[in-house]
Amino acid sequence: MAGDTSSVLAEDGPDAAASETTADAHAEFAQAVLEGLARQKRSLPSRFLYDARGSELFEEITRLKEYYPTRAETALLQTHGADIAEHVGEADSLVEFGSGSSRKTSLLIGALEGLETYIPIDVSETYLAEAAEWLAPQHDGLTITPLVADFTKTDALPDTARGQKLGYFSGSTIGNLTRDEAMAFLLNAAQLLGRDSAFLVAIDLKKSPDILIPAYDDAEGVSASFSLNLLTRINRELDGNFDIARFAHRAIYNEPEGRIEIYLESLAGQTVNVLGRDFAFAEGERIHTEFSHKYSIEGFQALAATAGWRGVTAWTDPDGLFSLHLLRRD
Ligand code: SAH
Ligand code: AVI
Repeated sequence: MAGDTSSVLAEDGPDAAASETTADAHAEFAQAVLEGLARQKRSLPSRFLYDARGSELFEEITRLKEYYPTRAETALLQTHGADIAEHVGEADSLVEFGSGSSRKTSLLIGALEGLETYIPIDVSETYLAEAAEWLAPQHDGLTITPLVADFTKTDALPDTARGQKLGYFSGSTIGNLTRDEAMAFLLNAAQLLGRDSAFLVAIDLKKSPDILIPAYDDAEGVSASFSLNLLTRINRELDGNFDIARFAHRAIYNEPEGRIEIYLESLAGQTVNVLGRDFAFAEGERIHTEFSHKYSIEGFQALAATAGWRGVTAWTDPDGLFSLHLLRRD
């Protein structure tokens, strides 16, 4: 059995287990929002950014000229796919954490010979369903078992996950976790994937804020819409009354911590109600919504080593923007 908040995506629409999961997910969202808004330093967990609209907006971000990570990772897979497959060796099941649209994964699946099963794990059910539908016709004979779950809490894989496992954590989504959370995630992934598994992890590299800031605060305002959509989601799902026009998206680079920090800033003194509770905001007060940590190659490999993963090799683009790390558990 997979963990509490997980369910294998139902093929024929919602069943009893799925609606139970939906109720659990709603309660979890409500609790996280009420707790996060009540804190002195207000914060909301970034995984709630990905409702159906949030997932669409993230896809738009990936196409922005300022947002280099998706292009860089795609190019790495196109250029080094055969080499990656050779270093991976035998892989029967591919387990992806935070799979999103699975567009890049299709390149990896194409490069791996003999892959039998693909298990995309994501909190976004719409994203998973759309990705599985898009992927299936392109990879004949591949068993696809989507799993709706929080990847930080997944403690078991579906029965289709057989044989030699390869993990894939694309997009540099591991950067959205704090360092402690990333280490806990890597420890859990080691348990989940088992002995002799391999793990391909995408890592965005440290670079100038002149490149980083526009990637998270683009000229068209898509990144801002992505952040602000979280307030729209709270209004819709938790009976909130956030005035979206009176909050602004802020992206800063915290150089000592090596991370982008994203906030929603109140543009006025105002009181917001969510699920019957009032939250008073001063002008300029912020709600933290996301971190995006950037690493050096060595810095990430050292972190992975503390969680029992040996760095086999890493691929980077010629501009040193992004990297793909192959880790192994001996
Ligand atoms: N891997 C894709 C998508 C990255 S966006 C890419 O590289 O383009 C981040 C993805 O992780 C989203 O699909 C989001 O729904 C998912 N996600 C974020 N936090 C999650 C969590 N805690 N558990 C499972 N999925 C999560
Ligand atoms: C999913 N993740 C890797 C993105 C990032 O770059 O940290 C999320 C994102 N948030 C704003 N823009 C992109």
